[in-house]
Amino acid sequence: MDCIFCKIVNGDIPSKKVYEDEHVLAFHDINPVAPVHVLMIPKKHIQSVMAIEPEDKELIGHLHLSLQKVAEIMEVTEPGFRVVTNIGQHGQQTVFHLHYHLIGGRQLEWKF
Ligand code: IU
Repeated sequence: MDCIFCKIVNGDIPSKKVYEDEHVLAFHDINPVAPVHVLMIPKKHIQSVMAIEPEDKELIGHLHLSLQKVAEIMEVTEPGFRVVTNIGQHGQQTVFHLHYHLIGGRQLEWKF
């Protein structure tokens, strides 16, 4: 499959890993928008939130629990951080493999 994040999962493309287990991988974004910018992905190829199936319920729960671990590893639990997932064209999704941006390390704003 021609998916850049699947290639990262398979080790065909290198990444700076933050956390990994059997089902999920977290790695530093190559174009960080803040001092902490980590991408959290399921190893299973799922296109976006809209492609999550009922059978993925456990995996998605696990992904969120793993986000907590990554926040602790990156030391952003206090004073906080942001988790974002973009979906489709208007969401400006550019990589069509489900990923959550974990962004922090500075005061964030909320402007559109
Ligand atoms: P988006 O939500 O689909 O727009 O986010 C994709 C992110 O993946 C974006 O922040 C890129 O900088 C990041 N990224 C990456 O970390 N490594 C890559 O090889 C590619 C994109 I392509």
